[in-house]
Amino acid sequence: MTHICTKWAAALFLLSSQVNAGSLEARVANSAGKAIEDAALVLEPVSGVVPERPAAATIEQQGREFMPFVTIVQTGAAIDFPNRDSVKHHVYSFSKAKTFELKLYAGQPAKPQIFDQAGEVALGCNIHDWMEAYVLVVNTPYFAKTVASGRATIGKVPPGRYNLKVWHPLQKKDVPQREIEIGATSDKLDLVIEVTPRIAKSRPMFESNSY
Ligand SMILES: [Cu+2]
Repeated sequence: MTHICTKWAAALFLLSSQVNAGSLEARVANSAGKAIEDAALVLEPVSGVVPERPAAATIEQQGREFMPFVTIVQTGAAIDFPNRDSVKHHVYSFSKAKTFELKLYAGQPAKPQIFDQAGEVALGCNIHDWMEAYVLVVNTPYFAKTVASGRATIGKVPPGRYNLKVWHPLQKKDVPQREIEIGATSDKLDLVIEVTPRIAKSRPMFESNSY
């Protein structure tokens, strides 16, 4: 009997925590109203208490580009760098939050890279100068990235006070973080950030198949 009661209690707790979970819907645009894609929205609990559940991520190299351009992970996450091209890539980062190098390789690297320090990480390829991508490593599981319409939703957020951060790899200046309250329902926000337009870096006129 006790056993059944415990199960019921656990189920009720789960149900109530789901019912009470809030979310944040935001639209990110520049001051002229143009939607900003690839902006990171991050909610850090003011309490400093964060569930540790770093989800693994994948950054592919395909068509001699990194996919995706921006990746957000929680500290401790493993990121895989599979090479889907027939040419080799040489992925590197000199960033303080994660310095590493995957020397000239094809296919799947032997093991993923662990991103265990919060911060911004810029990725490049030694062979293809134009290849660039960014990883934002954050101390929270509550984050989202905007799509082309500038929209993003952070779901299943326990109600409480959070510091909201907005970040984009090509932002012109830091956006001050602000403290917000997440309630038991959906909150909507319009956010403004100025970014330098993403201009594809020049690629060689003639593309060899061997590089
Ligand atoms: Cu490359």
